[in-house]
Amino acid sequence: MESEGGHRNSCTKQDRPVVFGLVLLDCLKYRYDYVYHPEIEGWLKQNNIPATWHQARLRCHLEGAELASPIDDGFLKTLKGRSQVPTWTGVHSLFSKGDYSSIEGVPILRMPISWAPGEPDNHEDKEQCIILMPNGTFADVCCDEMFPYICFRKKSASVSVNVACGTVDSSYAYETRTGSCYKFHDHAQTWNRAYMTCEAEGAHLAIMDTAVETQVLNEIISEHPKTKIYGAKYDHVLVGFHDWGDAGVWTTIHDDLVDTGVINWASGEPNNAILNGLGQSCGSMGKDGHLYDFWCHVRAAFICEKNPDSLAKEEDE
Ligand SMILES: *[C@@H]1O[C@H](CO)[C@@H](O)[C@H](O)[C@H]1NC(C)=O
Ligand SMILES: [Ca+2]
Repeated sequence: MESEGGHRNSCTKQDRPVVFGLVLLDCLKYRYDYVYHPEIEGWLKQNNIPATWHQARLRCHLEGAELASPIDDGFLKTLKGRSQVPTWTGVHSLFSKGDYSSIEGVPILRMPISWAPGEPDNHEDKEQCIILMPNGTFADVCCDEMFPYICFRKKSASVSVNVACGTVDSSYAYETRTGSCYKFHDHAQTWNRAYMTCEAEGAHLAIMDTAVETQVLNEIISEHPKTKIYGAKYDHVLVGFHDWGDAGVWTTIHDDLVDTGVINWASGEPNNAILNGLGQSCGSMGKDGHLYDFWCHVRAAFICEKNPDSLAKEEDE
């Protein structure tokens, strides 16, 4: 079968050594949404929905990759002509105006860059990010503009796979009682950003589907005292519940109604408490294992839940 780019033949499936449940990442597998390119010894993912440079960088980063840059001729050749519209590169000067380098730290003078006519011009002193034109030339633009982007994951011999959870992220732990993997994020985020983080990891904000799962999440929460959570003001952990569709009608992010046989609202909740004029439309779990409505704009720790097969390529199934 001819795969995208036709690169499958150059990868040989080796016997992968199993060491404490970890196996080395072979060239076929990173995640289903990344395609291996032997000439750059890594995987690429084309993201066609335009984003700001910061959103693009963050999304690649959360996927365990980096915003791709034309760091040498091989990269330039591979990145060029993939899109009919300009595309972000990882080349920026946000740390110090004029000091352009790629995300991985390659200075711009070491890259094979030919500028479009009149570029770079740092128009109005507002241009600190570099785009690749469809014809292979480059320009500096404002980082808040929106373009598609390409994420790159370098193949590295030292990377091991968390086999039980089907990810290179070793923070996911398989739970036999539910068949899901869970990751506690101890860096507090708003609910939207927590949602995005879980999605980028091939997971979703945790959902209690059974009383056992409520118990499992409660145990995970007990292992993480608030004092060890960065940026959390409240002792709540964000989970995959909301009432965005119809105020007061609580559903999971997968649109199932909250099953009160499985989940207990804390007494007096949901109460839509007001903070800075905003009520509570996002779900959280308290230390007591009960569900509380919580402010979507207030940061808190969160738990992602991952199906072990969520990132698997079709060959694996
Ligand atoms: C490449 O595209 C840019 C932007 O559209 C244009 O200004 C430039 O003339 C083109 N360069 C070549 C060599 O075709
Ligand atoms: Ca509340």
